[in-house]
Amino acid sequence: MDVEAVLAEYRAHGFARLGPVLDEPTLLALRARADAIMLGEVVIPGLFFQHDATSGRYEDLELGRGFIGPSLDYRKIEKLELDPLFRGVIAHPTVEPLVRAWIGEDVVLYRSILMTKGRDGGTFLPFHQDGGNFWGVDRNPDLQIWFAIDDAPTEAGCVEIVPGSHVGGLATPLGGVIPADVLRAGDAEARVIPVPARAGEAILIHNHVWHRSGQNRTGKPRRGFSVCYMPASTRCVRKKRAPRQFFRVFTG
Ligand SMILES: O=C(O)CCC(=O)C(=O)O
Repeated sequence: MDVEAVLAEYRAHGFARLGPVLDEPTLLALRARADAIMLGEVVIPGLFFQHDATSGRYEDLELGRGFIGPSLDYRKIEKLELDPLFRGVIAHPTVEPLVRAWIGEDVVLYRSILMTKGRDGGTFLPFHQDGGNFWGVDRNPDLQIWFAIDDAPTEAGCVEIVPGSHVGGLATPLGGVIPADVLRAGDAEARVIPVPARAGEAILIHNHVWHRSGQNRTGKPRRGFSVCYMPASTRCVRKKRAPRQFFRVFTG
């Protein structure tokens, strides 16, 4: 991989394709593990679950419920660094030089999330940015890698991106869903492009690039594993609970 070329593209457009990273045996194992976790056959204390809304509407998601029983319709599973198979993806040797070139030698994890669109459609995810005060850290992370665990063609609700939209920074101090007036002013609907992916491919997605994903019309699950990296010097600033200790990604 030409690390500098990939990072130059990432800097300019807010996303960059890395090509195939995960091989077929790894993908089969990850899919089986994802199913087993959702079905409660593998129990890993500390995982965070969010189930899909039956309506497919983002506004209807029920937050704070966690694991609600065996189901393949969990929309998000977070803290997958607790699982050895997913941990292998987070610290994959193919992405290591790139992550270290962007961040530095000492890299920790902000989060790792499996984002699923179940075979029945999943939930529409509106344009958002991944950062802001809500994240509770002393600086905004700026590197995410999204790994396709299944094929994610356009009709599966692939990630959609507004190229170059990261350069304006966060739309609101809080971060998250981007207000409609900001999207209108930035002509998001005219500029957005689908970023379909084959299973095993990895894509860099800048935390501040405007991105969204639609529903899945393929009748097959569409799972993406999203990993956010940051420098080990990043500090947790949350006050309500003890500060987070971040997972160190590369041990060597
Ligand atoms: O997988 C998706 O549908 C969205 C991914 C995303 O928003 C992210 O990785 O930050």
